[in-house]
Amino acid sequence: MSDKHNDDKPAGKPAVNKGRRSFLAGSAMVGAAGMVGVTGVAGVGALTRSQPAKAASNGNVADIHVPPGELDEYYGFWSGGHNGEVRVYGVPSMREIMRIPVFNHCSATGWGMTDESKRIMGDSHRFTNGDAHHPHVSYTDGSHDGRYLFINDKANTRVARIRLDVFKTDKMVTVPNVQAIHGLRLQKVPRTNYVFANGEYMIPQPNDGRDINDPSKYHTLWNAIDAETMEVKWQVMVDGNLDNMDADYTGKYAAATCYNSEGAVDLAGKMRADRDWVTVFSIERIEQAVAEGNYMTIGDSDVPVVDGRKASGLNVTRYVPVPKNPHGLNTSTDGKYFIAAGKLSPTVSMIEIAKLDDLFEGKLDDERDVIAAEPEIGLGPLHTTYDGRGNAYTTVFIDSQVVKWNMEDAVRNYNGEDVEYIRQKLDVHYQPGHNHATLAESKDADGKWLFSLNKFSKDRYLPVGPLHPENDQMIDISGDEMVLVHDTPTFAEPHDAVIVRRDQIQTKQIWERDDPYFAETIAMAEADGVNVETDNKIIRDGNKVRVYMTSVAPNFGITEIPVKQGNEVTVVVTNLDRIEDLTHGFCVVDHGVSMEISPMQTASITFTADKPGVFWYYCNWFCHALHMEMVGRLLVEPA
Ligand code: RUQ
Ligand code: CUA
Ligand code: CA
Repeated sequence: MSDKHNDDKPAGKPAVNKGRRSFLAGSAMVGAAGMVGVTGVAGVGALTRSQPAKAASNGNVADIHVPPGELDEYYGFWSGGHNGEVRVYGVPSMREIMRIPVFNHCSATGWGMTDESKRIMGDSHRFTNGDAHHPHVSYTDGSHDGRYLFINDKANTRVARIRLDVFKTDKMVTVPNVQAIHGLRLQKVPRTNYVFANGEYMIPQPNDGRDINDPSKYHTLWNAIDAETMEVKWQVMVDGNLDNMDADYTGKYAAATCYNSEGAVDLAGKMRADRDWVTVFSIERIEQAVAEGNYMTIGDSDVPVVDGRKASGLNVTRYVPVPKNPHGLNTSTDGKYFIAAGKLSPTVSMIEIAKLDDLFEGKLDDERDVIAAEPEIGLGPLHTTYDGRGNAYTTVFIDSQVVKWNMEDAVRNYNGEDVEYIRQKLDVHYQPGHNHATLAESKDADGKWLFSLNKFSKDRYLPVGPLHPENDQMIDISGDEMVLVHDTPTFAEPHDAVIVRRDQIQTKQIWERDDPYFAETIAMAEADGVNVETDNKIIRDGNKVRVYMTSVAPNFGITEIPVKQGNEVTVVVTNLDRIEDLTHGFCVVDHGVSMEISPMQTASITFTADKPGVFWYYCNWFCHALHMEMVGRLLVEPA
């Protein structure tokens, strides 16, 4: 989409926006909060390129400065987009605290290189890319419980789990029978037993070469993954495609947007229908169909597939028509609404969750009877977040704004009352996708900070060539008025984020020796008669060499590894330093071998000694005054 600059608004804006620029100009933006009650609307001045946005204040702007040595109030988990990782920020300082490799490979930690990470990645380890969009933290009773974070990979159709006690990816599954996992959300109530995931693209079923030229036979599936085992429990075949989704706060329903009800394979075709739909899933009815054996399987997969298409008699889905090509779907934190953003329509559709029982029981005349309101928000609505005080905040891509609106006033307006529901439109820079407020994916939404994840940064940073960073803007929403307080550049490309309170996450400072993360490696050592905590041993097993060594700063337990050219060498390092933050590394020069070994961790990596000669290995995480001296030699005898 083109650069729709803030000065050339298209015609047909909602009336409330008229005169916004003259209403508050320049320095008048500060202190305008008091006028909101009078006018019902306030804008934050004309933020244009010629007038750079200034940080203003709701009175607590100083809170965003977290002084050196002090800790942030929230963890922010940002998707790493097509970089495939997850990034952890402290909120509100926006200091980047950690990166967690997930679908990518990581030079620093060895993710994608170590034996442990290869086991977790399984067959999909051969892919070195991912496209992570939607990170979500597990729930108990609608509140974040800090056990896990789950995230999708659109590029290679995967879902991964990150353990939040150690901030490491510990499970990954490739979802069968679908292509491109996009929308991903978690069961919120009673707790996260299911991870729900949308297969975005429609494909032949099975996709084994049949029906390639017959798109009318393409279908996609909605997927439920067991959050503990990370196995796909069941799938639901739907009409149309599946874009974004969310689950409710009762545990009964989930809903997904469909922008391709047409089943088209070209752009024009996907925009042909005036309406697409939101697909609503009845989780208990799907479970019942599976329990009663009312399912099929597809191709080689034995995952139960329940038929949720319109023609199915199973009554597990409903298709609620909404204006064409909807995108984001976000459950309001009061549990009342699924809110679908219109994208090609300036509206959002509010689906009243309390009416869904009647919908499934056939008590409503029309699917549209569950629509509580369809307020007009602005051009290109994409995603919505909440402050826990009855207000919703929707990003509008084409207008480059975040729009604050009141949900109950929108319903009253829809029902014919003359009330204004738009509270404020704030310019952001530029073209926002997702937005996120603190705790706003849980019933604990506290309405303090909101982030607008903008796709374009254009002129906001020092130029770095044709590829620009994205721009994630922090907005203070604690007062009546939204106030922009900070810009954070981000790299390709966080679609989505989730922000939880710091007390909701409990981490380990050092590894526990019985951690399942490296249990298979310990089992291999035991089979070799090796105690990795006490022994430094080289085991020769035909062409295979297994090296077990300890690391205690600044020493490796073994400093000479004699092997023969062509040997497959596995090096297992156990870091016996019990000291917080004392991580060692193991890197073999000229072999593409590198990994992290954190305190009390065991890590292993396997490579072929394919060149004769002397190759130094060294510790590549700075651990000691004699860190540079923490080395050894791989001695490769010619074959
Ligand atoms: S979805 S904005 Cu994955 Cu909107 Cu990206
Ligand atoms: Cu051990 Cu650096
Ligand atoms: Ca469409």
